[in-house]
Amino acid sequence: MVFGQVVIGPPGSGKTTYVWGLHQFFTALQRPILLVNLDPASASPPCPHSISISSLISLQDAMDAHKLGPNGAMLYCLEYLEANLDWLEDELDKAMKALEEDEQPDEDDEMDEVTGGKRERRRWKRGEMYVVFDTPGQVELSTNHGSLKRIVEQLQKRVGFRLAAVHLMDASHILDASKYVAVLLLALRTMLQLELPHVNVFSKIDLLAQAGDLPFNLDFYTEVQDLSYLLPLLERDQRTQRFGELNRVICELVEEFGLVSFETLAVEDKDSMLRLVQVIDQALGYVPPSLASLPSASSASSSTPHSHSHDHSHPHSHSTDAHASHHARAPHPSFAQSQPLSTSLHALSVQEKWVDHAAEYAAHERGMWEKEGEWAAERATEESKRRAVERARREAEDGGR
Ligand SMILES: Nc1nc2c(ncn2[C@@H]2O[C@H](COP(=O)(O)OP(=O)(O)OP(=O)(O)O)[C@@H](O)[C@H]2O)c(=O)[nH]1
Ligand SMILES: [Mg+2]
Repeated sequence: MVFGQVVIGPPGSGKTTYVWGLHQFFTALQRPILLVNLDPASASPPCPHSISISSLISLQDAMDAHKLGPNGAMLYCLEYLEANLDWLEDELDKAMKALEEDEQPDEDDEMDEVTGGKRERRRWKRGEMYVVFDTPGQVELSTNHGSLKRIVEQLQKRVGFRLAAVHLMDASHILDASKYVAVLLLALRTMLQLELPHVNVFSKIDLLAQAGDLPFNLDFYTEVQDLSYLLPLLERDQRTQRFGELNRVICELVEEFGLVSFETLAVEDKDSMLRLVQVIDQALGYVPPSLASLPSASSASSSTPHSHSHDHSHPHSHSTDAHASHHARAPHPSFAQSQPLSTSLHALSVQEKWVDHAAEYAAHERGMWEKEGEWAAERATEESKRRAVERARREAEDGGR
């Protein structure tokens, strides 16, 4: 079985940035990954063995050939892919074979830029592969139009894929109650349409503090528990007060399904990426090969500039004593501080980091990066010294013969 993600979301929600970031992140974690770009308007991913729909059909060709506008041409491209799924299967097969037979690196790129040690690249087995699909931003592709759903279904049936939908939505929408309600409906509609293991994500959470003041704690928005608190805000808003009853019914509908909740993502923050990756692994039932053999980190004490205490006004209160008892499985020294927390504790730490104390955390992170950089540079110097000594020894041996 091949595991993976289908990354969906409105235009500009951060899909491509996340997918490319995920490639970097997985490579650092020594996890296999293949990228598939299904957006004919987007450049091919700059990553080895990746596949792009633009090798099959380009948006411009579809527009020219059928006199379509960009939106219609985008839908046409996905329908064309659906009709030519053999092409995708062949490309996937080739790319996975290439990953299975990947050459060992040259001596010069043996160094792992994160640990500073020797990189142990390995050949992956077919059952360890992980494929990530980037998709276009047209929301109708995941809410109404059937091609994406059928492509995913066929990949699951014919190639034995197990895929999760990762739905990115810009976190700034939660600042406006009416946009938040729209986001909830979009998330619910997409979950019902795609019928996949599903992880909704508020992306660009690092920009939330700059975007404005949050009326409620972040976990109110991520856990989607009591939406009746939103109604007074919607009634106060001139644009939505006429639709008071409609808003109430939509909120009730979303709550009654009980399906929608959100993770958060700041793509450049490794804790945030690691947490999201762990949640998606859990949704898929995937155990990454590079983690399976590693011991759990004995301690995950993270030196944070603030203790967790909150007097943020309602609707949820927090207690954080259990924080220290959570430990990360740490595949890398530099990920040793990552802490997979329970959902509410995690929302709390995200709120503290990106909303309440964003400036202090930014300064703290800068300090940590500097230390990490110094550490990596030190390891790199040691490694290059070791290589120089080794080279001199070999030359001396060759000269003596
Ligand atoms: N600050 C911040 N910016 C982000 C983050 N993720 C993405 N961005 C920015 O958001 C913008 C849009 O990102 P893309 O990755 O192109 O979004 P997309 O969803 O692929 O867009 P389409 O393909 O057009 O649908 C870019 O300028 C990114 O740099 C994030 O986590 N934090
Ligand atoms: Mg994109």
